[in-house]
Amino acid sequence: MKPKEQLLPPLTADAPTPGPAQTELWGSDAIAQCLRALGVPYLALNPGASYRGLHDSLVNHLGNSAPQMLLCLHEENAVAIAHGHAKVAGQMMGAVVHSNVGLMHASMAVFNAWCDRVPLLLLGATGPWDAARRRPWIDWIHTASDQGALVRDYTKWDNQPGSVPAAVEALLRASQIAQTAPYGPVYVNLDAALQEAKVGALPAPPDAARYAAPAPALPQPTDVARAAELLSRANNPVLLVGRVSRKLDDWKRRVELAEKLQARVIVDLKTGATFPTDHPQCAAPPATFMAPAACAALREADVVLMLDWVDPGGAFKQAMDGAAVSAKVIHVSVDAHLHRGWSMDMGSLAPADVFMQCDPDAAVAALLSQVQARPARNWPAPTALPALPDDDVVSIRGIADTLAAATQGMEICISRLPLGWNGAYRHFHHPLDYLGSDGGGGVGAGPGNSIGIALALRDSERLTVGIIGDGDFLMGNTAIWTAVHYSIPLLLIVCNNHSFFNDELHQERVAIARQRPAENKWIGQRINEPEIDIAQMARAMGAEGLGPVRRARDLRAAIDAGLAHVRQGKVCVIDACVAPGYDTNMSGAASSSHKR
Ligand SMILES: Cc1ncc(C[n+]2csc(CCOP(=O)(O)OP(=O)(O)O)c2C)c(N)n1
Ligand SMILES: [Mg+2]
Repeated sequence: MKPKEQLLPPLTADAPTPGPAQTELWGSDAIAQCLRALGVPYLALNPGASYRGLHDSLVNHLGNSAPQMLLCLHEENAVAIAHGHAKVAGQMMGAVVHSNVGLMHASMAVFNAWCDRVPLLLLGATGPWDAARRRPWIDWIHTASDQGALVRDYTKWDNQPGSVPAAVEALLRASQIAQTAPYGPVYVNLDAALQEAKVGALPAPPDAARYAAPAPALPQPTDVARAAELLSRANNPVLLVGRVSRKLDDWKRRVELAEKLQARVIVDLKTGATFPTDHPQCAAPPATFMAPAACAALREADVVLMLDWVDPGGAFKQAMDGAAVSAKVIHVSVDAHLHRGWSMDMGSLAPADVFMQCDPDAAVAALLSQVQARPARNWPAPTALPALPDDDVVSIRGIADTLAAATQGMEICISRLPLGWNGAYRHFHHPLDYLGSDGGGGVGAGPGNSIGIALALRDSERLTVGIIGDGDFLMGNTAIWTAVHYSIPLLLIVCNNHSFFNDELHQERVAIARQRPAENKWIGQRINEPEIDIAQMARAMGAEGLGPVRRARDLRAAIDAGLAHVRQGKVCVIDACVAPGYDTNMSGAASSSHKR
């Protein structure tokens, strides 16, 4: 099979017509030059007059290259694309949004990126802070005191520089902060007047290498020794693998450490592929809320190694059912550096007998050489999933099985999974096999995140496949146009249950608890009458649209056709009409109406 990139057209450049050479330059030219020096590859954006100066510099001074603009139809998608890109690249790209209103549109996606701990440079603008320079009305409604306050509680840093040199310094600092663990979004607000000020000849571009982020924090040798001793003496060590790197070497070391210790391993569907899910030591398939077998493993543990687990205390709360945590806990995370008062996304506080504030993969590497190996144990074989009913009904499980059959021998990256996905449906064997959730639970991120991931993987042999809910698709769908315009190949399979189904389950639960009719759960949730033609929406934006697929027997042909489109560099959306129902304990509660 030919590698994908040999078939791909170049990323559409939207090449500008060159203009005359100039000696009198502008504030925004210096800012654009700094973005280039920082190596920002792309700026996903939606335009606005507040940054028309910067926009002009990107097009006419830099020639729309390094960074290249990616036009988006909604700011939420611009940030979601930058978020997805960072999940693969591990480095930031940028997004640019208009003053206050653009930032308001972007805010949920910024929150998602924050909760997902990805580096992201968000640029914005304000009407002239100098009121004497404001145009009537429009510059006044688009100027706000302390605009950064809109996103301050879920960004690592924000700044509104007062001069061109200050803007350059702000960008260097923003880049450094965003890319220092724990990673996160940063916001720099560029005054319109500053962008449009004449600066004469440009200052030399900054030497960005001298403002790079520091190397990841290493563990203290004394902590490593204590942790290694605890792990070496344990009878039932357990590893909780959370936010770790996407590097294959780190993955291999994690496996080596688990095997050396003969430890049980618990993985999280929210944080992507972090450990081979069909490894015999994997306590349970990855899940959003911990599966009963994972809880049992944690309950039985006498030493727990937590590698930056999302909601560390929550893991014990789920497992211990109110009992005290008697296991010794080794907590490896720098996340506490982000914890502040507004957002509770830090999760519950876990006890820690050894608290290593360092890079989790650095801790794994250090522990690997110090722990004592244990003889191999006999691990129970994982329980197989029940056979899929032969009833021609399209289900999420059916999509999983059909995709697996259709992609045998192909490298694919699952950019997103729907809420009804059971982690046992598909195994992961490489850190790029699956990239986890949106971080902040903000629905609508699926298309944008998937496109950012597909952009970062565009020149690799991996095909990106996003499997998303119809609610998620419908909120973020206009990102499809961006993918088509810039030739970013992607297959999106929409698990269309014609509903915000997750919330039907909530209404069912409430109705049952209140002894009210649960059959009303669909009201205010179902997306039908009229049914939305999702494939037609995709076609309207220039993508291939397949479906609606209503019979299981038609799935394979649709997925084969979709993959063929993507291998040719196209964007394809499949509308797969799935029966409503979850095969998993979403929301952390047990009840579900229709299980398949
Ligand atoms: C922006 C936003 N609005 C509302 C919600 C509440 N919510 C959580 S899941 C969900 C339903 C998502 O629908 P879909 O993507 O179709 O998945 P399904 O629930 O049908 O499996 C909603 C509305 C949210 N998390 N984010
Ligand atoms: Mg749905």
